[in-house]
Amino acid sequence: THAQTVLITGANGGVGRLMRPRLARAGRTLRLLDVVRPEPAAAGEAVEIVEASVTDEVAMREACAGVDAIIHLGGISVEAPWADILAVNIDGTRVVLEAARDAGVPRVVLASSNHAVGFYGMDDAFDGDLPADRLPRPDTYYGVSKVAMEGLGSLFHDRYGIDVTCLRIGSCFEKPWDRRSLWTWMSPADGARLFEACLSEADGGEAREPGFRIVWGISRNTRSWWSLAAGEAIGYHPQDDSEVYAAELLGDAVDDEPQGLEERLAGGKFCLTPLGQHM
Ligand code: 15L
Repeated sequence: THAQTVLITGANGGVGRLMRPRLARAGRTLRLLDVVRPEPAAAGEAVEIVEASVTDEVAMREACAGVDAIIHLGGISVEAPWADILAVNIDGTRVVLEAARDAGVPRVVLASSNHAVGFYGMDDAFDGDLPADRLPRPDTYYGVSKVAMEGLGSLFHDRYGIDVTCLRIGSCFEKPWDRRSLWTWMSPADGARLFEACLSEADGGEAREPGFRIVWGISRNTRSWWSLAAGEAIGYHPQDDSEVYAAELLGDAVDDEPQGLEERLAGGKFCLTPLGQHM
């Protein structure tokens, strides 16, 4: 295997910090970019630190030099005023993709979100079968920015042949914390498996054609109603199941039906929060 450089934007955010140790590989350098300067390299850790915003065209251009793949996590991660969402999430994604194109980066992974499709509910799916490529149903301006991200990814794939995978990530945290996150959870270990699948050149020995894909970012949760098919097609085989936390989280209510929109819609409380206001 040849030396590989992977640029991670938003490397100091929630998902980025969980992935930093988990995506370390022999022969791979992680170029960690964030507006909040990531921790310096630990002894023996193959990382480069870049303090910059994804909205900075000059910095992004520099950061893309010699890069084999980009994992774009940088942006606002919850509902916020439209102007901020527009500048950081939508225009920032355009800046990242233009920099990728100009530098000849062949593959980009975009952190989309369940909030691009937050208004789908449990009743739209049967037995975990909701496909990953359903039309958007954003639940917030934040969700709209993730729809725009997927649109930009599709555009840059069709125009320039960049291999783009959009991950509609559920909830990537150490552990689930309530009834909803029991089905939206993506364990950090499965998150790393998913990013590795996106980075790998081959699945089962077959070279993969460059493409544009939308994949759910979710673990193999008993309670999930999202299909794993699109993930499995790129070699993502999740191993964790949030159900191991169900009893401790829900106690006597472990077998109760989900109640109310917060538990029955994919976006949960994002579907109810006032538009354009900080959560
Ligand atoms: C997201 O898209 C957010 O970035 C994150 O903060 C979580 O709220 C997550 O979704 C979720 O829906 O649990």
